[in-house]
Amino acid sequence: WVQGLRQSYVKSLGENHQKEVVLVTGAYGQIGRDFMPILRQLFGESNVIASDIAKPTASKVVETYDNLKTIELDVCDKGAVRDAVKTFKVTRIVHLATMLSAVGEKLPIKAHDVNVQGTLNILEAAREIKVSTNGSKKMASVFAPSSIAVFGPSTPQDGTPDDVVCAPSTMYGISKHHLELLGNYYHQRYGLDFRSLRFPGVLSASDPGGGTTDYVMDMYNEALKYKQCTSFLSEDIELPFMHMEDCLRSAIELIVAPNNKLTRRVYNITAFSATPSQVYESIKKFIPEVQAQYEPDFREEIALSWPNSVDDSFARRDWGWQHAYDLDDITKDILDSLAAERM
Ligand code: AKB
Repeated sequence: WVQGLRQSYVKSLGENHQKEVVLVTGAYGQIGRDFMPILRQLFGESNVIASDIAKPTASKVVETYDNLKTIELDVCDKGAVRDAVKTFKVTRIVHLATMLSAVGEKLPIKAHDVNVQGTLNILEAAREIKVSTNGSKKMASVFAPSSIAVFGPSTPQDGTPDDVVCAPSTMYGISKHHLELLGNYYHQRYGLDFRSLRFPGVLSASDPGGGTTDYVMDMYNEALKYKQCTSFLSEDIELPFMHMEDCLRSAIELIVAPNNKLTRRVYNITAFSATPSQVYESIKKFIPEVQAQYEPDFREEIALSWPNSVDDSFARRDWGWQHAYDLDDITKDILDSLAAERM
C-alpha cells in the first residue's frame, strides 16, 4: 500500500516538484519505530531525518535501517528545534514526540513541557522556515497525532463525534487538546498545513510506552509467556483501538490527501472497540489454556474518562478511510510476531 500511495502522491505533486525533507520527532517511540521505514519508502530514504531526545546506539540504528540520518533533538529546546529545521531545510515535520497518558499523570509538569512547549516549538519552527519550492516560499507542513484523550468525563461516550465538548481530565488530554487548538490556529492565522488524527489505542508487538490502552499489549505478552495475563483495567471498560498498520496507513493517507478534500485539520479515527474481557476471549481463540485476572489501578480513572467508541465518519467521507484489522486479526498478528521474536 505504501507504493500505491507513493505513486498517487508523486503524481499529485506534478513533474517539477521539489524533493521533500522530512524531520521526524520521537522517531524511536512506539509509533516512530514502525513509521520510519514507511516514511522512508514514501519520501525517499535519504530525505527522512530521525530525531529523538536520546540518540539510539549505533548498532541499533544500523540494525534497523541503512543510511539513516539521525539527530539528537529535545523538542523542548526551541533553539535546537529551529536549528534542525533550518540546517536540513525541512519541508515537513512528523511530530511524534510526546508523553502518553499514564506516564503523564505521574509526571504532569514534564508532560506539559514536552507536549505543550514541544508542540509550540515545532509549529513555530515550521512557520519560520519558509523553504523555496518552485519559486514560491513555503512553510514546512506538520503532521502531529492527537488522541481520544482530548475527550473527558462530560463527553458523550458512545459513537463520540468530532465536534463535541472536549474537557479532558488528564495532563496528556489537556496537552493534546492544546495541540489541536494550536494547529488550527497556525493553519487559520498563517496558512500552515497542519494535519492531525485523534488516535485510539494503537496495538503493535513493540514495547508499549506509558499509555492507558497498553493493557492489551501487556495481556498479549503475558499470555504468551505465562499462559496467565493481568489487565490493569476492569473487565468491562470499553475503549476504541486500531492496529499499528491501520494507524500508519491512516496517517499517510491524511498526509498525502489533497488539501481540497479536507474539511477539517483534525479527524477522529478508529477501527473497533473492545473491553479487557473481549481481549481475553480473543486471546483464548489462539491460546485456549490462558487465564486472565483484572487488577484495576490508577489508569482505570483515565480509561473511564475516555469514549467507549468513536465516530470517524468524517475521515471515511473526506479521504476514504477504511480500517483493515479487527480484534481477532490483531490478536493473531501480534501473538504471531511476539512468538517469532522469542525464537
Ligand atoms: C494512551 O493510552 O495514552 C494512548 C492514547 C489513547 O493516546 N495510547
